[in-house]
Amino acid sequence: MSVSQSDKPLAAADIAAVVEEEVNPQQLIVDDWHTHLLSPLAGPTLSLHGVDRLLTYHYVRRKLFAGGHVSPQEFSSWDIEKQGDFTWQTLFVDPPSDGFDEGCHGVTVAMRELGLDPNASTLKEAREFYADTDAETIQQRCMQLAGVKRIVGTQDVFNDDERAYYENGEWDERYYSAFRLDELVLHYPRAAAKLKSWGYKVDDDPASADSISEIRRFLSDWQGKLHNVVYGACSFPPTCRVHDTQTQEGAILHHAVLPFLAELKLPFFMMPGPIRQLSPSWGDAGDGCGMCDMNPYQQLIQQHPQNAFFITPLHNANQYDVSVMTCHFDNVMAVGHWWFNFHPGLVEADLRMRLEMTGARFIAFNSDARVMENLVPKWNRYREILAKVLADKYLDLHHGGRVVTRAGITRTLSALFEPNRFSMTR
Ligand code: FIX
Ligand code: ZN
Repeated sequence: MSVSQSDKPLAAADIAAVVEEEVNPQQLIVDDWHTHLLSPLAGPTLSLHGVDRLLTYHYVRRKLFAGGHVSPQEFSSWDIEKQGDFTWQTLFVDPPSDGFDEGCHGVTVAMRELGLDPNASTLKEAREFYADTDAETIQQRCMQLAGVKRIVGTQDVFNDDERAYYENGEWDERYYSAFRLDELVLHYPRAAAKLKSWGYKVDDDPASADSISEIRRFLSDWQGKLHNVVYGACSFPPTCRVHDTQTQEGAILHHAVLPFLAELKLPFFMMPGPIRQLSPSWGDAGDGCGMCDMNPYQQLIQQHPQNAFFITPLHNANQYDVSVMTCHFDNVMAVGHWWFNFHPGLVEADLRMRLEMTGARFIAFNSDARVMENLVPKWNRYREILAKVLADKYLDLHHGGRVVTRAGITRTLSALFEPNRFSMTR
């Protein structure tokens, strides 16, 4: 399209169609800024795909346990195909009620988009498709359907299985690393034991001069080993006092993590709200969510003006506080709508609030995918909501007397997915 055409004022009646075209996954190709994915090069235990993985994703599994359909102990004693069959039969073939939740909806949308029957009575056809299609083809197809060109993973080097791959594995160039620091920041005694066994001379006090310099040496060593680290990240339970250097987490952040990230001009991604292992026998489906006092985060951000922060609260009631915070500090941006926020009604309301309060000063979405196919329904859903909300907002601008153009719409869309908007990381 020529520049003059894309600068042409749009009539009110054309705005929605133009927004929809520009939001389309073939047109707007984005980076997925937080996932738990690794490419097939990492092998089938670290890189998940397939109908059984999709059906046992924890958003879906949680429904089986919460509905009392099977005990977590019995379920985990089965092989993955039996788990897939049971889930398909219980929640899709013969469900107690239709699956309106995003977990179940995601399974059927992924199947539909891959050409599989979301109303099949068994998984036979789906299994045949996967038996005949290699992991790389599935990955390419999912990325294309989702409109995703690069993927940021979650690299926890304290996890022994993952670390072995990071030490020796071959990386897919489309994958970037998030240096995940929950274990170091939240479980220092456990992390310190590992650090010592790897030759770092930390002691029991994370704030001692030796510990600080050795933690920084560890961070720097692994920043060099991981593939293209784009930020450091940590989730925080609701009661965390991240700003308080008298606490372990506060001390590690203040003395080691934040200075290290500032030096490398890398943002720190904060994820306040998870209550880990609320139902321990449910595995990763058993994590809960709590509302946070945002004051500690506000103080941390204020205390470290040289650091850039991303923040994504898990409790939906904290979305508003986070948006307000991003109006006051230029070193923080809200990101995405993750996990217990990822319900279309909530996403739509949060997106409207963010646009109205901050303009485009947030990173619109990340999928948090764990299984390759999760990319498809999650991005598909987000694009639907984005097209609807953005069309309304542009119509509103039009009614307010502003000229609306295709070029303006594409400019806003690229801003919404551009993470490098901090002056301190340039
Ligand atoms: O902490 C996280 O990065 C969370 O996304 C995960 O812990 C969680 O299990 C998840 O996959 C949510 O979508
Ligand atoms: Zn995540």
